[in-house]
This record gives sequence, structure tokens and C-alpha cells, in this order.
Amino acid sequence: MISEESTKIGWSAPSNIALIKYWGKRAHQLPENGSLSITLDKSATTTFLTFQKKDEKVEKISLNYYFQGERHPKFETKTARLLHYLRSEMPFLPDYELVFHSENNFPHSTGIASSASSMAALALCLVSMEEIINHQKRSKDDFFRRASTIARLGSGSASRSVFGGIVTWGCNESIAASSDEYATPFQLHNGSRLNHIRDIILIVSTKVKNLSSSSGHALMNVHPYREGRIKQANTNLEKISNAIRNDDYLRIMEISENEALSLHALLFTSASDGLLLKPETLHIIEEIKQFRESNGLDLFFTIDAGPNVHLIYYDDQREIVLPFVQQRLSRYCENGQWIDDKIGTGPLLLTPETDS
Ligand code: 2P0
Repeated sequence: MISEESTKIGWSAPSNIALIKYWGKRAHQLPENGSLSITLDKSATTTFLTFQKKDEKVEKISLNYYFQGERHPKFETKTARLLHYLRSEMPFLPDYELVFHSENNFPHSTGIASSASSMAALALCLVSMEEIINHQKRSKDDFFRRASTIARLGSGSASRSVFGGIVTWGCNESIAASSDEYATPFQLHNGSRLNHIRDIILIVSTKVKNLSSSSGHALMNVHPYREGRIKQANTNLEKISNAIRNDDYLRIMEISENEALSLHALLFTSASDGLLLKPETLHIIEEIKQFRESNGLDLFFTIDAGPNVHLIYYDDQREIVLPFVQQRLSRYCENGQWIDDKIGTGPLLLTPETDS
């Protein structure tokens, strides 16, 4: 039996693309190294959580998870695992019937990190629910910090999707208030070109990859280059932070490309199915390098843990970049598909709504 009144909360949370890559973790979802990402604008997950108090006290957490309108057992299991882990700090969870409805506004398996946006949206809903149940409004900073911590427990990269702009996650001496527990927005100065950074996602393949990110992280525990990687990533994070502060766009480009290729070098050497790049990926990289050289631009590529390429550039280069993508790069994309995105301002509260 459940009581009449239900409450509905909705958040939209964007995905993000890392320039400094989180790769390897310890304990419960703590990163081995610091990372830095661009929060995207368009590519987002929308999640609605409806909760309704049970009449009888039952210890079990009750939830249903719908993705794109259909029950989704895999996401339900993943969500149940997270909620179970949160029981001690959110003791009210078993007292409610929880129903999640979630949708992505970007195509499936396109190399956009859907776990980042979906876990961020889920965490934001849970922290909103906590505020309502406890009749306690948190300060804005406290709210998003808590959401970032909870998102991290669901998926590491999701910790960064709770904030807009450029975001870091992981302790690093050069970044004030940085933490392994939650992400921190990186303060850009008004004149920084990074305020106008854009991302074209070139979809080389939509096939589900053989090696999941979770397995990739786990393989780092026994990787022969583990120590070197941790050092390299933390140094790269420190260097890119200084380059961003000093408007050194060539350095940002060099460090970002070094990170993308380092991630894949680690992947190649982790496991026999760690070769995730495709011939088209390398053609795109070559084309970007040639285009950059012949035009004297400071655009660059980065790659997530998959074959698709993110072409990162600035708004003032758009007129020259779009024809380049159409004429030179789209031929390497599956069905000519690419996504036009840019830096975004972060999650959006959609609805706190009560009906009875
Ligand atoms: C990142 N990636 O920094 C790195 C770069 C992919 C390559 O974080 O196991 O889905 O859920 O914590 O966050 C992908 O791993 O892994 C990732 P879990 P996640 O964006």
C-alpha cells in the first residue's frame, strides 16, 4: 500500500569530454589522478524521479527505472546498487516507492559519455529529494558539491557533469579546493577563449566497444605503466591549468592531444581488446593536423575511450571549421554522422512538482 501524494523532480544534466583523462581508480570510486573536462551544452540526459511514501515500512529499496519510455533492467540494477550504497547517508530511501524516467537527447553509443550525464542527473534528483524529505535547503555550493559526490559514486566522470564550463576532479596542488571526493568548477577569466570553446563529435562507429570503461579502469591497477601514468596525468593537469590561466592556447592543444594518445597507448597495452581506435580515427587525426598546419589554427582533437574523435575549436574559427568537417571529415564518419556541440552552463532543474 502506498499513500496518495507523490512528488516529482526533474533534472537535465549534460555530458562532458575530458581533456585530462581520468583513467584508473582506487577504493570506492576515487580517482588515481586528477582530470579536467569541458561540460557540453546539447548532449544531455533528462531524468525525472517520482517518489511516493509507502504506508508500511519495508526495508527493501523499491525502484523502477524507465529509459526512453521502457523498463531498463540494466540501468535499474546499476541504480539499485548505487541506492543501496547510499542507504546509510540517505536512510529515507527504503520508505519510498521510487520511479525514474530517463532520456538521452543524443544517439546511443556515439562516444558521448552517457554514464556521465545519466549519473549526474540521477544524483541531482536524489539530492533534491533529500532536501524535500529533510525540509532542509542547502546552499548552492553545498548542493552541487553533494550531487557531485553522489554522481561520482555512480560513475567517476559524472562528478564533473554536475557543473558547467571547465571542471576538474581530483586533488591537485595547483588547483584550489580540488578534491578526490567531488569535482570543482575551474574559474575562467572573462576574456578566456575557453568560454567560447566548441566540440564537433565525429562518429566513426556506433558499435558497442569490446572493452568497457570499468574494465579499462580495473586494468590500470596491474598496468606496468601505472605509476608513470599517475605522474604524467597530474603533471599534465598542472600544466594545462597554468596554460588556461595564461591564455596559452598552443599549450592547451599540445597537452590535450598528448592526453588523448596516452589514454589509448594505455588501452593498447592493457589488454588484447584494448585497441579501440579505427583506421578512420587515424585518418581524421591526420586531416586535423594538416588542416591546422596549413591554416595556422589552434584547434585540436581529443578522444574518449572509443574510436570517435572530438574536434575542439573556438567559436571564432567556426566559419572555417564547418566546411572542413563537411568536406574532409564527414566521409570518415558512420553514415556521415557528426554532432555539433559546445561548452555548456551545466545542469538544469526542470520540475519540482507536487500532486495529490
Ligand atoms: C574521463 N573516461 O575522464 C575518462 C577518459 C573515459 C576516458 O571516465 O567506472 O564511465 O563509471 O567511474 O567515468 C569513463 O569512465 O567510469 C571515463 P566509471 P567512467 O572522462
